[in-house]
Amino acid sequence: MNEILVKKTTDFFQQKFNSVADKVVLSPGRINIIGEHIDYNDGYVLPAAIDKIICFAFEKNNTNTANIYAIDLDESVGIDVTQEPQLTDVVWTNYLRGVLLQLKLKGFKVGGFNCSFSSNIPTGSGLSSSAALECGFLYGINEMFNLGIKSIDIALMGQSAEHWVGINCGIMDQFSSVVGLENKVIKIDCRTLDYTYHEANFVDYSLILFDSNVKHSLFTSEYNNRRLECNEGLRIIHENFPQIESFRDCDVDQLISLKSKMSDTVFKRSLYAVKEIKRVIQACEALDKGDIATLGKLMFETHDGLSNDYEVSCVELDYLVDLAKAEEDVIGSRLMGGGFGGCTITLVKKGSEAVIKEKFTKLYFEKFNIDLKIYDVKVSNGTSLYNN
Ligand code: GAF
Repeated sequence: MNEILVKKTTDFFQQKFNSVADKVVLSPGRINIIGEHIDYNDGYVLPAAIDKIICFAFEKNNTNTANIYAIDLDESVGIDVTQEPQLTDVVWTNYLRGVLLQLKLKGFKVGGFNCSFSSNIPTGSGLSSSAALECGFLYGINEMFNLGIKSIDIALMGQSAEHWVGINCGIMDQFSSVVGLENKVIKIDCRTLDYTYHEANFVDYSLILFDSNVKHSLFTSEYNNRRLECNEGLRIIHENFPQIESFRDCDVDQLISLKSKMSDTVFKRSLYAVKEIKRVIQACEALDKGDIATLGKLMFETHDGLSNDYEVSCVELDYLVDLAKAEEDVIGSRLMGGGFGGCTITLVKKGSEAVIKEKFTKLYFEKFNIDLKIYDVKVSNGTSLYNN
């Protein structure tokens, strides 16, 4: 499937610019097994890059203009690379402008270039298409102009670009898009940025993404609020237990002892963060042992926390997880990504996939009159040059 996307992108480039692209870059979306909303809380996360990608074609053009075509949107933009980028009303261009701004801020000089890109990452589904856009774009510029920017810095600059656009995200999405490895999930310590690879071996189970096909507009404002609420929780914890610098150093009893000093909301957000950090550690141990039953149980617990304490779920996602809980052949399920719509990630017993997919599609439509979308994904490599 990605070969088709590469051909589409490079053929378009050739027609539009009358030249064969010099660099072709593949930049993946991501899944996350467990560890949601804790990348910005100094926690651990367990994501992986997937075989849904954005393909970019690039060539230098010896001018001062970056001519960029978003093939799927049938839109284009010309950006003067000598000027300081500004936010515009055309949202997709802002992610790219944000990357160009980061280059400027870090003192990198780039010339003009031509670029076309096309994607098969569903947008608004929690699969991190914006991180793939930032990181793939920066990766291509890095290659074209030999800037020598290291992978981790590509991720960090991508994250800063996203902040500039308006979402105060953590590092998980950009990091996993860049360092992903085929058949491996990545345990990232978001405090130190140390990471280790673990076999993505779910033994007798398949990973399925059920896309609720709803995108609630709350995402940006509520996401940024969650960060503020967590900062407030941590501030109160630190004031009372000065040795605690992060939720990972706090246990549930210590937090409960401070309940009366926090608003209900701040307490619930903090409780979720403290518990989720511990769950990821247990989940990694379970995955390494091939104990998928424990992993699945932890995923269900994460969903309960995201829904009740962190309050980033919605009725459609809760319903999909309830359906999963009622199935003997589903071992774990939870909302994935920022929430307020998008996908659940679900572990389904091999052999039962077709029956479960059909059943969920029917019941979901009956309940909400919405078509459920379903993605089977493979755990794949991070951002890279395409070599055919
Ligand atoms: C979004 C953010 F971009 C990530 O940094 C992460 O916080 C995620 O939501 C929730 O885990 O994808």
